[in-house]
Amino acid sequence: MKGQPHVLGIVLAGGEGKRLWPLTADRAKPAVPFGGNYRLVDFVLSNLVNAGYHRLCVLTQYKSHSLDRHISTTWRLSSVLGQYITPVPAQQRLGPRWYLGSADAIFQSLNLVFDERPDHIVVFGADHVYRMDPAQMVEQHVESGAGVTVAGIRVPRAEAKAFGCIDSDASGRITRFLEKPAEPPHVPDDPEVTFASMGNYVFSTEMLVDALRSDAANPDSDHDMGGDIIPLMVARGEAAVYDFADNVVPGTTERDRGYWRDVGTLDAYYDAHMDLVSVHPVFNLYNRHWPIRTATPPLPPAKFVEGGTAQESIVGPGSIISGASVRHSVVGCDVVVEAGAHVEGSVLLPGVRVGKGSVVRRAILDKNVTVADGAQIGLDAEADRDRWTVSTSGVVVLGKGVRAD
Ligand code: ADQ
Repeated sequence: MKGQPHVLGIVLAGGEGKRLWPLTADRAKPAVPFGGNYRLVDFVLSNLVNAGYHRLCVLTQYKSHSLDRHISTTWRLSSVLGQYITPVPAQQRLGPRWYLGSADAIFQSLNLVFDERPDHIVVFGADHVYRMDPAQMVEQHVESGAGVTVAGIRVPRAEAKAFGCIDSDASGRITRFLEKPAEPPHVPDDPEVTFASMGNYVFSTEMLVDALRSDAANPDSDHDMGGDIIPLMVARGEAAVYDFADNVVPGTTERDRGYWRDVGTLDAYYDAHMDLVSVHPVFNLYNRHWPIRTATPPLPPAKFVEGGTAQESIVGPGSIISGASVRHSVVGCDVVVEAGAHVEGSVLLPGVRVGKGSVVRRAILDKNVTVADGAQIGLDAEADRDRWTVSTSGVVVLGKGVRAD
């Protein structure tokens, strides 16, 4: 039997997430709550842990307190068994400066690599909602002998400007990599489709260290993984692509196979929530074969009283829907919706209070928002725009702890 390669996982979790404002006003993007019970970083960590990777460093930087706390409390592994999932804050080891870009984050943290001495390093982003078995990608990487393997997915060409775009030959070698081009290329057989990078990479350790050192010495570089390191390794002929369509995750259905969402904007974040709540969801949280893991606070079960109902919705533990109607919504834990209130097409993060007779439509309410009795959100676009953040497609967003009268 072939021995398993020694793999270190590095999760890039330092992103600022400006386009998710106000949800990132007080926390790093990977710490943004998602899907009632989770935070975004739980998806990548679940994928890595489910694949058997138990040595993981999560590189943090921007407003990292809640992210650090979540990782330290939720994701603790047994150090006795040599397992760890550890948040690594920026340490300024190479001088008094924060990370310049995601490549600099790894460059400044190379001591972790030298301590662990892995054969391969899995570098994954922390901002995506998906199921993936990274071990299948590592297997292809090892077999191909590439210096780096980049996970790729087909996306509509109209959306590809936000991504690294990949051209590859029949053997899977990447021939061209364009980071966020104004005019994205398309795949040979479809002018409307682009093969995009998922921001997930597997590196052979020596090749990564070498590329990071060359990049660090380049004064013209932004020291970014997608913008600098991958193009450098493509130019050296060291890069291969892994097709996410080949990834088979236990328990996925025809419907949610290949699901992957970059929830980098408020609209994408909202849409990904709506993907969770239909009868046959496009993304199925209830797949027990490849669980998305997190720790939920010790709360009692959700309760529906006084004729309160929730349809096509997820309702977290500790929540009480009292004489109110909730439709097509994701309601986090410890939420109270009071008599006569209507909540529709909305995302309520933990601790939200919705008062009597109020209406909440097409809205995202961050943690501990209070909607006063009789208040209306999502009915009058102009009034909402004056008071709150409204996304491009009209979703109203209320930041943490605010009160809507
Ligand atoms: P983006 O997501 O736009 O594109 P970036 O903002 O660098 O790239 O974020 C990538 C990951 O790195 C995120 O998980 C983020 O949290 C983290 N990160 C960003 N800056 C960091 C820093 N200074 N320190 C630590 N972590 C940091 C990338 C690729 C594209 C690809 C998309 C897919 O560059 O090629 O198509 O991901 O979403």
